[in-house]
Amino acid sequence: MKILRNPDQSLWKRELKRPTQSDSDIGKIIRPIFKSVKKHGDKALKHYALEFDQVKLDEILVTEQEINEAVNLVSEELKEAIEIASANISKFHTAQKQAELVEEVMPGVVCSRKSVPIQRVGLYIPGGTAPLFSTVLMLGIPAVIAGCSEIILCSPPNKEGKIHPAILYTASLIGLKKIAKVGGAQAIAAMTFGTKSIPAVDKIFGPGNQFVTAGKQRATKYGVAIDMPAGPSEVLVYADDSAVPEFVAADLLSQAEHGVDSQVVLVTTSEAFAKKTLSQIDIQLKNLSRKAIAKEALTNSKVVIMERKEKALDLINFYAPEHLIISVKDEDKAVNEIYNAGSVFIGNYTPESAGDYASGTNHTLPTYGYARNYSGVSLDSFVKKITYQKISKSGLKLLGPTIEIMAANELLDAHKNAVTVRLKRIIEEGNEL
Ligand code: HSO
Ligand code: ZN
Repeated sequence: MKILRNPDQSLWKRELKRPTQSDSDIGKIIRPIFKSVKKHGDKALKHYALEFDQVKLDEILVTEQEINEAVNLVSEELKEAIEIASANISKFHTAQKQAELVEEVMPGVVCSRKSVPIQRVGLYIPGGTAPLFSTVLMLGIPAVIAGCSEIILCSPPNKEGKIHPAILYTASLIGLKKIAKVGGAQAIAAMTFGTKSIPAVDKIFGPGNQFVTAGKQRATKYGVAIDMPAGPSEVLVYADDSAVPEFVAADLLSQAEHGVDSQVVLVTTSEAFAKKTLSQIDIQLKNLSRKAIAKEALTNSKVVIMERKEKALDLINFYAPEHLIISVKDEDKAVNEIYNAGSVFIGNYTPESAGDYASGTNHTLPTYGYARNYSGVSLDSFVKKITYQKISKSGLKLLGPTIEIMAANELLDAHKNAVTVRLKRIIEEGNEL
């Protein structure tokens, strides 16, 4: 990890750059995939399963029998853990429900706003080296609570044509019924256009590799919404001498093990603390099963020693980390001064893994500095808000002239007229308001 000492603000952009992935060829690869899925539907999906996942699929959708088999394969210990996590995530996301808002802004003019579920949503769960069944909880639970009427989950099959049992168990636990063995850009294309097995959706959620990410971007061209621009996992730890080097090293490594392109940053007011943490990283790294990945991620990673607290906070807000761990004496002050972060973990006993799995917050969060202008996934991501207004005759009598004057000044006669004809009728009818 490169060490920066009190770096001047002019250097922050260069020194804290996230690792970039070259994506010039990806568009070329995914365009024909979209075209083929649109034209050939399930047939194209089976073709790509053979080409990319080396598996011949008879059925695209997971059967009930496969779910039952998966349920038997998951240990009781893991089932229990998933149930506890599920309960916490459900509680926190249920609490995010917003009551209908009704406001009589003027006598007879009532405005209201209500959350309405997005009808059809698609959840993408990556396969690969780490089976992210926790992401099934993070996307599936809010979709169910929001009341989305169609939920499809896509995840790539392994060479035996199966989805990891923990993914299937988790999906069935939370009541997801439609699960498809499809991965990559072809899954995103299928949820964009719809095929015989896979419904077209209004919004696509979930992490994935470069092809999935590019596919989601392409889906937006066809009117499909996406959760957020996705990128490699990252964590920034802000620590002083009151933090524990062993804990901080463990937290940094926990995100470094996600992928070679992950980035972790330690910002500390104390050089001595930085040194102790770095030697802890060396000790802990040796015992990690994914040490090769974590080690490479550490080459993209930085230690920033910032003696002045205000500068440290400025730098954190500049970086806008996906995850921010705050382990400093005056934690409340630091927390209140943060305005750019996906999710914040406060105090020595709040590891980032807690939010990844089980505290109740969502782990689908903005990376790559998007915490400046995006929120993480929450119940809100699965609803849209419709506004309503109802105006009585007396309300229109009161508000009508305002609308007429504004419309006339925008030179929009028909707009004005829509009020005038009504006011005229009200006057003709006399005073029975
Ligand atoms: N840290 C990841 C989520 C995750 N971690 C899933 C473990 N499993 C992105 O926020
Ligand atoms: Zn993680």
